[in-house]
Amino acid sequence: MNGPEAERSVRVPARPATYTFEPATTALLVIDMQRDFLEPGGFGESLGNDVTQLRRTIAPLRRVLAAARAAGLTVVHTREGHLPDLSDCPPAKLRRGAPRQRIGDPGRFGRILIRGEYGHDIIDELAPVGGELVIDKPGKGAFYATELDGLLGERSVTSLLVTGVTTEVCVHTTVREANDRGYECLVLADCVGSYFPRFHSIGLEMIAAQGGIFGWVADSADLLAALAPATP
Ligand code: C5J
Repeated sequence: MNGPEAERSVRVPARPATYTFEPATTALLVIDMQRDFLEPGGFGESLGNDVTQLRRTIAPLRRVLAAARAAGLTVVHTREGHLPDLSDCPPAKLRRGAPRQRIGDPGRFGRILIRGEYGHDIIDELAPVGGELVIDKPGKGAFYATELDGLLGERSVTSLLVTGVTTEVCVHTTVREANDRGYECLVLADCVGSYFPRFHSIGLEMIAAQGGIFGWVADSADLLAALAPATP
């Protein structure tokens, strides 16, 4: 990004205080908006979860994605999943709980959370476009065992606008990992979702508590309003 856009600071009303970022050093992070988690009939629903709790994030996230693309932000999508032979899936993760279906089992959308399967991929509404980064991650955090930190460093990214699912699991883990690595994270409250509304609201509170112990929290409308003048 060159010219005045590169130097422009964007100020977003947020909790616990205003969040300031420069588009040239900011990435939009879209975490695990995969069919296995979001589609009716998929893995998430097979675990007894209400996918509408996640699907309410799709419309605001589409608006944020469009604005980020228009403003020239780095865009990163992540997908949780494993190699077909499950060699990157710790046995403890595979065995966890007593689900009807486990990672690697055949599901309605192919083998569950396996790379290359239809269900592992990102929902059509938020499909990545050319030039956007897609990070495959075996863990809950987007930094663990991935190339994310290096790719962000190559692009001089220091600020992350964080979206996706689920609030208290992969979003929280990623924000904590990012915070420890020195990134400043703004979590967009209506663009992250949990199957459990209570975990969602408490998860957001935890991020902004104690003066923003892990980051900042804002509504996407406030980000869009702040970003609008930066859009060519
Ligand atoms: C979970 C995720 N909840 N993306 N994954 O297993 O949050």
